[in-house]
Amino acid sequence: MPEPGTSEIESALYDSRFKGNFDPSFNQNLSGLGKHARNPLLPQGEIGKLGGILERKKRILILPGMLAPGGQLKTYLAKFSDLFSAPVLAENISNLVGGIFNSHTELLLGTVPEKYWQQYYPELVLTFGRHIISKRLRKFLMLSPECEFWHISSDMELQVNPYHPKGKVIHSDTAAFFSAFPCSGRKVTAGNYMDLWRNLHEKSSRLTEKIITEGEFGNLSAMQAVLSLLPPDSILHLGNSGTVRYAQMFPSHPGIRYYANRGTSGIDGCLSSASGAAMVSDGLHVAVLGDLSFVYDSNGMWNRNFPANLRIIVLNDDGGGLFRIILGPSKMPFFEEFSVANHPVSIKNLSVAYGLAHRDVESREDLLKRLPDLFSDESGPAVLEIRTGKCKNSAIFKSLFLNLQEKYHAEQKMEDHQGI
Ligand SMILES: Cc1ncc(C[n+]2csc(CCOP(=O)(O)OP(=O)(O)O)c2C)c(N)n1
Repeated sequence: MPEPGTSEIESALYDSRFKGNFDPSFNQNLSGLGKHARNPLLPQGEIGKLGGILERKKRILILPGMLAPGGQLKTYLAKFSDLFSAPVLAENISNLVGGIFNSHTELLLGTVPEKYWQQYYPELVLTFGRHIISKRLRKFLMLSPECEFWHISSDMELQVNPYHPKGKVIHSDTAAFFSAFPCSGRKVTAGNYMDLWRNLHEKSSRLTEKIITEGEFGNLSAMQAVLSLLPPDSILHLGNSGTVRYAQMFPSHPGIRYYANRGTSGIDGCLSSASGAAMVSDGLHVAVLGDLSFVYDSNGMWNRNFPANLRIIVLNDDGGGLFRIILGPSKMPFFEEFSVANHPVSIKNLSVAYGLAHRDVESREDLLKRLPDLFSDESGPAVLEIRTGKCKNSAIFKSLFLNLQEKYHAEQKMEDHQGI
């Protein structure tokens, strides 16, 4: 559900922490492309009208899409969420991390079987920002009966709500919208919708962590290890295909900034974007990509001033592993050859050809040993190849949700029994 506007690369460049040494006229030229230059504010009468509707709704769900980190929005959103007891389900690429923000939406909805979703259905959904990743969330919204949809956007050209054709588009600066409603308003206490999601969040994070840690090594546990050892304040660039989805299974970390080239979810340019962003910022940038994405965009390493602060992690599962997970392609006869598209390229030779150091690991233990070195200042630019081709990646991924649902159900039953 794309929202037209500036590209993600542009938003990375606009992010105040990316202010670097590049030519300012380049920045000015980019600003001409954006449609977000205006910051419309809602008229007072409209605020009163919307406030009246908000006060009557008991189940308001806030869904931020992809956002650049920083700004005042987080503070206003926290106050608004508290005022209306409205849970905020923010994926990592929303860059909204902290107390009230529940991350990994895909996992939350995957923990509860679809037939029990009705207890979570909202009456009103507030959206803003760009794309969301979770497919389950889109389905959940489609199934939500009698739900109103408001999309807040400062893009005056946007006329259709990207989440629902009958939804409303509220033309307002997002931070201004969430700060517009007086804090003395009503506060919902009984039958708290917020607690329902908070409880689910707590349980599904805990159970997932345990299932993956105790389970077989593969793409998911490799991502878990990378995220758990990533130094605070790193800048993470998630490649499209499996990597951005695996990262959705884990809680977002405060301090880390999350980027991904969503848009049309191209596997092209993921490495180049990370390399460009690392060139204009001093922080540690870590790009995690699938093997096809890495090979496809290997030109991103062709850079005379390759940034010393960039580390590349390649999840090498011998081709487009995502196609082994999603149902449609795996039923086609040519899927291994043309969808998974296993390739003969050596990640090592390719990295070395561009002058980058290369290491590879094939087990959780080796990965956990190798990561601190990779992330240290002394490492310099390097490629770490995590070889998971022999792992049962698709079976591990599919069984995660079944396993989760089973464990969640067992806990619920126990709580019901104990009258909790
Ligand atoms: C430019 C472009 N071409 C083709 C695709 C279709 N596509 C989606 S996922 C994928 C496979 C990516 O494989 P890999 O980078 O190894 O990641 P994995 O699926 O293993 O996580 C492809 C080819 C795309 N998204 N973008």
